Amino acid sequence: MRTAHSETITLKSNQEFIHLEEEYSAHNYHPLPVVLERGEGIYVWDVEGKRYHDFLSAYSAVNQGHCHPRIVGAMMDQAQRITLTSRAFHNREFAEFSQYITSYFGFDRVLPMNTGAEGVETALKLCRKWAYQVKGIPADQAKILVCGENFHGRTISIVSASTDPDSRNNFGPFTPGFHVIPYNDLAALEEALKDPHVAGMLVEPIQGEAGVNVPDEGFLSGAAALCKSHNVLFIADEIQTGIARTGKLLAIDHENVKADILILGKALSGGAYPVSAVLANDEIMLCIKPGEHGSTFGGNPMACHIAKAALEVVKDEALAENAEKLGKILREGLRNLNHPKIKLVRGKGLLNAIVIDESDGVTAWEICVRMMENGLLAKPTHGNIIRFAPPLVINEEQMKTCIGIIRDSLISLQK
Ligand code: IF1
Repeated sequence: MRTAHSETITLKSNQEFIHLEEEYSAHNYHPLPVVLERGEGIYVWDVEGKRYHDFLSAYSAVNQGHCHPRIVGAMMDQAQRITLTSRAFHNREFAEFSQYITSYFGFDRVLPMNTGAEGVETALKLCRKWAYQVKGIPADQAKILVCGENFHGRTISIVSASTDPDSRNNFGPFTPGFHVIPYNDLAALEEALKDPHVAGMLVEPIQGEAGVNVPDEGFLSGAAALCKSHNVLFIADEIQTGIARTGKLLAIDHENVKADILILGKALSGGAYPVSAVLANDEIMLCIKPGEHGSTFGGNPMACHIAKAALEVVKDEALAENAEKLGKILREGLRNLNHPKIKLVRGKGLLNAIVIDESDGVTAWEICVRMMENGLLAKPTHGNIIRFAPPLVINEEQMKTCIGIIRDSLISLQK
């Protein structure tokens, strides 16, 4: 028995909580059979007190580590002052955050939203506004290029651009105006850019959901240059790859690319609160006039105060440098296992994945369940690919322990 909040609650096993969720919630996920209730740094604990190394970081939203004291502190401080004003009035946190984040990433202006999908939708609307009001594309004719196997969120317009049947099936009719080109293919991009109605290209610098698909060196800089030469906006979706995840502040920094529109989310708040942001310069951002776009919670004092602290932590704790260093240790350690189940190791910084050979009948899912039993949480993406993305605060000793857990889990499942 445990006492909590001055009442006795019955200790519940993982299974009992899973049953509650299955009984009373939508079945829009298939989680690993573990119920988490506490997190600190790279660690999370389940309801039975078992500790795990978190190798997913809530899909790169917890880059700063779970419950980072400076981020939680900012949240608690702000909760005593004011949490939400709406944009019907100004609020001091948004004013200060606007100056801070635009200077931090080098843009004239920021439009704050909440989820990543809202950030992407905002970028799409900005691109279209710019297309009609600045580039002069005829009304309702703007096209936006997207890449095969993209993942930009789950709203109807965003899945209208998806090539993934699971994201699209039975969600039609779809939003027009998207044209799909192959990822990592500059020739296909150059061909598509011949269409004068193309207004923008929306791209993930590394395709996370597609299985940590890292494009060839030069693809991002080549794409940005082609867009520039055709007066087309280069829109970088850094919701998953940004905020130091790939070993630089932004993944496009590896190729010194400057996006026309930058989209941030997830670790922008360190996982403490839904915060997303779209950054652009005046020519683009000022196309949206008062009353033409917004959101109840967009730019709220709580979000801004938390996000400022989360960004300070990234710089003060040199998380990009640590991601670069520890990512190399992880990839080298996994390759040195020379394990037959690992067909390929790929990634950048601490956004990595292994491609699993399932020909012996042992699936990536089974490997993830065994790693869970051995104290490490990761999840397959797209069948036989396992993503490894620990919080960027992980140290060498912890990384070596985790490589050992991955090794032992693979060996224990060997037929
Ligand atoms: C789920 C995937 C990852 C994103 C990029 C926009 C968004 C995401 C590059 C939208 C969100 C999340 C969504 C979550 C699982 C996770 C995910 F598997 F879905 F694809 F990370 F790869 N752009 N990705 O990765 O941001 O609205 O979710 O805040 O939907 O299952 P959001």
